[in-house]
Amino acid sequence: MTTPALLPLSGRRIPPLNLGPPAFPHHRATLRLSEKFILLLILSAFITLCFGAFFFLPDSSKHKRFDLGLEDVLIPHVDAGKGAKNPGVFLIHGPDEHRHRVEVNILSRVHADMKSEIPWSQGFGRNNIQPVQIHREEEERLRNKIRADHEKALEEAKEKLKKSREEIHAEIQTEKNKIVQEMKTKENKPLPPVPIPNLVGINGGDPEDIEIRKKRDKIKEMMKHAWDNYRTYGWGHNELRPIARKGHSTNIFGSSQMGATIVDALDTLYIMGLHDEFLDGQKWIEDNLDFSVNSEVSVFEVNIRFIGGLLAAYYLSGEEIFKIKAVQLAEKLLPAFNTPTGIPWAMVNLKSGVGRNWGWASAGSSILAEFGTLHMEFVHLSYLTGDLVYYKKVMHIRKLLQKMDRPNGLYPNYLNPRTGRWGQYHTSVGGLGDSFYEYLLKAWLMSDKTDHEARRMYDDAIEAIEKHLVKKSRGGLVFIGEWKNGHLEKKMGHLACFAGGMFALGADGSRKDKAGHYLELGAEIARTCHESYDRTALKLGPESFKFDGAVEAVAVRQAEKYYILRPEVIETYWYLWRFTHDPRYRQWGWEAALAIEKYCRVSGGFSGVKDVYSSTPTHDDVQQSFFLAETLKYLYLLFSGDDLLPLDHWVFNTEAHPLPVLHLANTTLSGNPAVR
Ligand code: DMJ
Repeated sequence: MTTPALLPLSGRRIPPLNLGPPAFPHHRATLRLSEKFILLLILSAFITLCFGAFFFLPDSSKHKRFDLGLEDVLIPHVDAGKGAKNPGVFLIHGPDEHRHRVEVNILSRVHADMKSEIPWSQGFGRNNIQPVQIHREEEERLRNKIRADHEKALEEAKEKLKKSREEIHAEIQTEKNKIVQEMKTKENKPLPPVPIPNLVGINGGDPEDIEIRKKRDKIKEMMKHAWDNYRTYGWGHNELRPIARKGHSTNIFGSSQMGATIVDALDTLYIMGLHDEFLDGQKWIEDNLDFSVNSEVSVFEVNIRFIGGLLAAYYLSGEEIFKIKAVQLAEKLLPAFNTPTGIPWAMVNLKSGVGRNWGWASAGSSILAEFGTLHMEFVHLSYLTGDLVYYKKVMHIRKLLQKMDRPNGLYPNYLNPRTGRWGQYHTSVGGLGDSFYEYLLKAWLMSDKTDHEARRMYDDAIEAIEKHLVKKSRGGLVFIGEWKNGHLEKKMGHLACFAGGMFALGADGSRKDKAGHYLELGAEIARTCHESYDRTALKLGPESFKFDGAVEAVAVRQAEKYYILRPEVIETYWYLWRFTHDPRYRQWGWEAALAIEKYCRVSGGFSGVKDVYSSTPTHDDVQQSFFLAETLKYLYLLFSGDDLLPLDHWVFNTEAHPLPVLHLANTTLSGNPAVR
């Protein structure tokens, strides 16, 4: 029923709602006197009713109304019994008796206030605060909080809309992983223990020869100099600027201070017997190493330096914290595998799980040496946690690579993770390709030589490399070139010098009993790389060197003349030393150590140099974390006995972090915690 005469019309004109004749004259903008009187009467009757209800109803019902506002609607009955176990978390009974577990930090504070230790009566007198006023304040506080939460949710929704489908997909996946992980933790099923592999030779290796011992002591002193200065000037930062005497970082570590040098250096400190320093590093990790940061890191670098470093520290010391941190970090890397092919992105944001590739990589490709250098660490993670997810990720990559066509049997360095197709046909045993080959061999060694598939892939790849990339210069130096744009570039990078050690390490077990051949090939590479050092003013090797006409093992372009404390040449000397005991390798290693001491040491640590052909070196002012993880470790091992980390029990990851051989033939990769 309509009551047109009583409608409070103002001077605004209201358009007719139907097409029929108007129900009342729309042109009239004011009320008649009688109409105004009736309206006033109704209003005053309504107000009287309200007041009456408030004053004449019994007290309890007033409180009930008030409680409905706070207690029953926002703070349902608290089951203090269970909640007490977990501060801030209470069991809440909703109006329909469904029970919800919710975080009620603020609300529990309200409760605490209401049941305050100060009786209300006292409170009145002392503080002159009225309970109703407190309720109102709390009510207001809650309202503000609800408003703020609402606005935050709106903001988040807006942010989400700005993101690409892939980003949103990755975030959803991360959330899912988190939930799965939480469920697993809640299940709390004890996993069967895994036998800890035979940890042979984690200390010792004292050389009998006093001269060798002195050299080893010198290397230890260099390590202490590098560590102490990092401790003083760069503690917690990823790396050190030894001249500016402050912390340093690069984009591979993202925007956070993750203490890369600490994690990378731990196992070197351990085997050198620098136990106080080791404990100092452990303490920092326990207290500060946190991976829930909004930071985009390199999956490869974080895997080889952090996961590799933490796992090695765990195996050497037996300290659970290192294993826990390694697993926490590995979980954060998993979203990087959420690509159409399962080939991981190069970078991942540790918080959001969003991944992407380097802008410079051919057509959005992932890099062979990056996605191909995860196997060792991931197998160990599965072994220690009993969770096959890590193992499956790396085996998936392997299976995918096996199915692909390989031009001339070579693996190109670029692979598109969306299409599963190769990017640019560029093959190298140096940067972009290197550790992929290394990990095929080491997967086999690490499995106690039971992973025959890995060995087969390694053998096939090495045969193709030898056929197409390994050449001899006019002066008789054997080098490994790079396949680029359909021809062989006669250039070898410092990074490729690790291959001398790899060939030697893979000699035993090679096809057609070519062990001697591969040991010889390794020795040739070691000689060539030594020449690249010997032909400079500083006796330190350039970043890359050419074999072009009269130029042999020398850098030509200015941009290739730097030395950034890299380990690969010394690494190769050490492997060759272990397999041949030819004293030349110790001699070459010592030459390199002296050159580093003379030209790279500064009072604030060690620095790279910009031009190894200039007798007055300019420093780059960076002490790389791999200098402590690899360069100094390999030097120390070079002057140690073979009983320190023997190669039939330990396999070094590509960052020189030793991981024990797993006798996987007898193990089903299921187990946790480890039994030491
Ligand atoms: C190290 O981080 C690793 O050895 C990696 O495989 C490539 N090279 C750097 C040091 O040169």
